[in-house]
Amino acid sequence: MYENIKYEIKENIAYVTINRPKAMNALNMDVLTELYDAFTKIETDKDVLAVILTGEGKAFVAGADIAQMHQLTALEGRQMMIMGHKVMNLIENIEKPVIAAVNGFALGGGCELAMACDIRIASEKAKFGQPEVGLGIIPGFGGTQRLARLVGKGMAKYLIMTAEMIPASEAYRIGLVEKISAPEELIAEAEKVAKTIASKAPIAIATAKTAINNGYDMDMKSASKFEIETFTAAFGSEDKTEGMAAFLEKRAPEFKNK
Ligand code: CO8
Repeated sequence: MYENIKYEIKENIAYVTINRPKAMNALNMDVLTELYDAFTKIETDKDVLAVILTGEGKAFVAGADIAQMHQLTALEGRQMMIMGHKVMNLIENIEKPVIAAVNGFALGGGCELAMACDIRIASEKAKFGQPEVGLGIIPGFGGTQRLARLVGKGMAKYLIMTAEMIPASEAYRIGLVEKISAPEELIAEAEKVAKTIASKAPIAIATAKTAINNGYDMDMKSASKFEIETFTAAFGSEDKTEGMAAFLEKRAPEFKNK
């Protein structure tokens, strides 16, 4: 069905694998379009409780496709950038947890893609960076904004202005990734996290994601109010009744799929 990505669902987990290893999984318009399509399907698929996004081969994603960008006019570049933003925003906002299993290079648009995910688990071999300024551009798939929000303004400026490539250990130290794994255990580690999240109440997971994402960009007073409203949605759910009953009856809860 897709030419540039692999997509499958196993035991309520969707696996999306970017599959252009010869070009280090670089994001061209075709890859972006296929990612957009896959995540649009995931958004409303009741069988999907968590997503693992990874890359085939040596790279997670080594950035936007430089060969393609080289040919584009400013207007065409803008259109590609808008498409990139659409993909990142979709991943960031769908009401399902998305885990980036960063297997190798996550550079430029690849680092930006990982940052649009909810949780990043990196192989010890992974490398991160925003090399755009060396190409005469700046991050254009949300990197100037998401990197600053994840690691702070100073570190984001350091990484973007120096274009330094950092190892997984440094990415972990600065809070760009949440976990590090041995390369051969990366997918198993991501599955462990995905299954843990999938075992919780889906409505609570969706509500928590919405509350954190939206509240983060609000002032504290508005964010508190927003938490009250989102909490109320979870509190009124069948899963709340089931989760609390299961605790009191000393049994495992049986949550409903979304
Ligand atoms: N785009 C296109 N092709 C790429 C890319 C890329 N980003 N990265 C690697 N490739 C290709 C190489 O050209 C090479 O192709 P070929 O075999 O035909 O020569 C193949 O992949 C293998 O790459 P290397 O031989 O270079 O492999 P190495 O192991 O020596 O190096 C690196 C791996 C370090 C990942 C190296 O390939 C590299 O530095 N890649 C470029 C990284 C980069 O600069 N990324 C940022 C791109 S800019 C960006 O992402 C902007 C996002 C916003 C865009 C807005 C839209 C307009």
